[in-house]
Amino acid sequence: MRTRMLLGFIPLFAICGIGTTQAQITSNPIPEPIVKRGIAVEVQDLVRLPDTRGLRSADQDVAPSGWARVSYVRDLRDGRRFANDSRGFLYLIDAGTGNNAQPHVYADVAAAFPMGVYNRLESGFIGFVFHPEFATNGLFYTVHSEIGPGNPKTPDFIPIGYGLKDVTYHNVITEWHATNPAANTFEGTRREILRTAHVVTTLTHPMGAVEFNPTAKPGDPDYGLLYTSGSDYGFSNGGGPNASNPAQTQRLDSIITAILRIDPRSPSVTHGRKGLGDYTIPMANKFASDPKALGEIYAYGFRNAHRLSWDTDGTMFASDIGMDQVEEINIVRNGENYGWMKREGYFENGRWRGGALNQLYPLPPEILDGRVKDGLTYPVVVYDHDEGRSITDGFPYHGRIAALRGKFVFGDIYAGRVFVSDLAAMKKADDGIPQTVAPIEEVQLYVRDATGKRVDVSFRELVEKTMGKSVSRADLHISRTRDGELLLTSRQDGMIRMLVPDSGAAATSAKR
Ligand SMILES: [Ca+2]
Repeated sequence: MRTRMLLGFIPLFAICGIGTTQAQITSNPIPEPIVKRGIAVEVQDLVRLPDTRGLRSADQDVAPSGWARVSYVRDLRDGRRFANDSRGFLYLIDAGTGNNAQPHVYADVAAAFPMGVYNRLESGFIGFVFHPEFATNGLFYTVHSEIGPGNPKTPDFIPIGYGLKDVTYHNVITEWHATNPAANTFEGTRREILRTAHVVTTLTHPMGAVEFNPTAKPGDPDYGLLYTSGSDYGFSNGGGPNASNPAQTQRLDSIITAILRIDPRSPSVTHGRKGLGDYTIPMANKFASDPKALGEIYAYGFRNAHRLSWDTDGTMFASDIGMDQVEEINIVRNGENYGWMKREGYFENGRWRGGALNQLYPLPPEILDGRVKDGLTYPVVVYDHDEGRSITDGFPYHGRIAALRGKFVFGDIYAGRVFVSDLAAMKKADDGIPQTVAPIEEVQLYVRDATGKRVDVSFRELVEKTMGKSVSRADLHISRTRDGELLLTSRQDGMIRMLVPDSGAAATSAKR
């Protein structure tokens, strides 16, 4: 009797899909906590960007209004260091020793773009990168945002199914050409290479990063190709009637959720295939010859893969900020699908099955353990929202700090916690089995006080001390120097800090 009843129910389960047999996860999807296991690293202040509070009106700034909204620090091979303030300045930080380094404006990016919009964390002058041959060709690239209504420019891409009347914001990549690359103030020309449109209420998850693979050498297929972040353009939680829209994801006829890889040179120069904007499609891109796909797509299925980095062996990483539950680091490969909005970490997101964005469901065991393939690529590192809220930049580390060597160093933007995972373990977790991920360990930061005594601190405490008040978010970002050391920045206090080998131990012992 009992057997017959169960059999009778099986077809019902089958037509309802996997969800009816596996209950929604309501909290703490990844129970194991992230703890400190003994890695401690000294952090030192390098230089603080100028105070730009009040530069923008309150409705064109974020709240709380930080000292300077620094997001990226980039070094040139000639030793010059640059940083952006999203309120509109690209600074050159004069070579100096320690506290003598002083920033001055290299380019007034805001002045170049009068339609700029500045009222979100990722807004205004969002990101920049130098061409690997900047020293000779003078080229660098910026990303910025503009208001949509009343904008005289027409976007190269509007999300499928929408028109100009729906456009709320523009997201623009510009190529700048410095007439004299050695000059310490920009003079030259610029060319717009891609302008894309948002149709959601707030400027949420625009393209942010622009990157060149730093391990590519002249002659390599990847050399001189520009990558963008992989961004959902707010189709998750950007607000208004057009957000929370799974139909805008998991498609190859749209740039939504995609990391793009482009040859930034105009087709008028390369005589190659034109992309959406004034750039050339690299024929090595997996979808370059697919008539149903956009050839500039390198990989897709990201919610907000806002930062990219490469290991010395060429392995590419993306930090993808999750929705309400799971943060992830992915190893990125040409043509692969990283799951959003079907997946969040190695879980199913409820929105894909008609539920809400904040819902998670477990994957069927045969998918989770890799016995059955679902065509998606899964993260190699995950953590959930009782540990942090939004994953920050991450970099493979091979620098001077012994405790971090061979690690991938990342953190949480909101909480300001600094984390590491073992690089070898991350590469091993890239095995096609969704449930295998690398463990995470938290780093204890410390400073040396005036007497040389070690004082343990959190990144948030450092920011609060500089600001002289408590802050609601640490706003941690990480940048990498030309020789592979790591810089910590906060959009709250505008300070650029560096992770350094122990300065106290260095005085007394050669080894810590
Ligand atoms: Ca947890």
